[in-house]
Amino acid sequence: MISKKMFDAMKEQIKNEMESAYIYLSMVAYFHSRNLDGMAHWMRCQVHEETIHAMKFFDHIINRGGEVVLLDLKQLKLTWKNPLEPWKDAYAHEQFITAKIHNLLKVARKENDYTAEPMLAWFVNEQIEEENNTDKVVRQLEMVGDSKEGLFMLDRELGTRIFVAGSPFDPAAYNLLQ
Ligand code: OFO
Repeated sequence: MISKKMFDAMKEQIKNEMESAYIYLSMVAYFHSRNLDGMAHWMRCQVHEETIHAMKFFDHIINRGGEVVLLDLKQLKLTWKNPLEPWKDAYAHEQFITAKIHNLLKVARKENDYTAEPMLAWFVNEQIEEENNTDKVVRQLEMVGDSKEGLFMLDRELGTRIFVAGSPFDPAAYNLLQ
């Protein structure tokens, strides 16, 4: 049985991961409105991935006899001044999520929750990729500066992202997520 402290921290993390999905969905809309369909596609994949992250915590609680209660999501930022800004926000958001995951691991250690630790270790590694992916685009956009050609090429490259996992609501999808 999961402890109350661990349960509360994971419940909060379901909200954080769903907020990630919601923020990135808002970026999908922004990028489409600027005809940056490659960036929109990349973010659509990310929305999918974040929903899987939330469901990992959701199912972990359920599988350990807890009852999930969903919390309110925070108000979204809906628009940005230029294509660089959402990527900067995405990177800052991933750093925020990393701190939350580290805090969850701290709670697990305090609670002697050996069952939660391997799952949280997966997230610790995952956050390296999550931060790196968004930070890399920030640095590439900074390199490109005001070049329309550079922005176009980067947009095309981001449009090639392949996301293999199935439905976020099918636990089998987790195994496909590396
Ligand atoms: Fe769930 O890793 Fe991004 O937010």
